[in-house]
Amino acid sequence: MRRFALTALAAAALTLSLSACGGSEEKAEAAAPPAAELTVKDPWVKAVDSGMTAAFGTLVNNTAADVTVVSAASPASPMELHEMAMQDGAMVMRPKEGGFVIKAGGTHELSPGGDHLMLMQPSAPIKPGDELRFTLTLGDGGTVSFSAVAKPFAGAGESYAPSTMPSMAS
Ligand SMILES: [Cu+2]
Repeated sequence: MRRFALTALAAAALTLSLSACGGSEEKAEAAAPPAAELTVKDPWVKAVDSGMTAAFGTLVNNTAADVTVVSAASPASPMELHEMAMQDGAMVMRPKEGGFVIKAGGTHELSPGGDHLMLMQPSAPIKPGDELRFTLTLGDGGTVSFSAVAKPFAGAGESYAPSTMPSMAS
């Protein structure tokens, strides 16, 4: 009888340690998802007949550490990471030193009048409805690929005046 009780206790202890182990595994998975370190929400591209244009969206950091986007690439055009800055009393866009840093568990907006992915010289007209492929390279050497659909957009022209930002509903 006494031996049985001890065995039952040992079995209970084993069950406890097993479930504790399972719990920590789940936690480790949540902290470091295998593929989606960074995701891009609602990506889109400003349609243009010729000349430079830009891609926008929300960069979402799914990890517990800061993530840096160091470069962007697309078959459609050579690309740069751009920011808006005040220079000689006017807002201008320029390459973003050090890339885009997305805080741990945070988001980073790419929007007209703000940071954006610049298509420096599209090789062909980008028409509304066209789907473009992009690849972002991260600070740790990883890459994130996504596609974005082009749509007509009156703002985000060469002046990049934030006040011309129209409604996104279309
Ligand atoms: Cu730009």
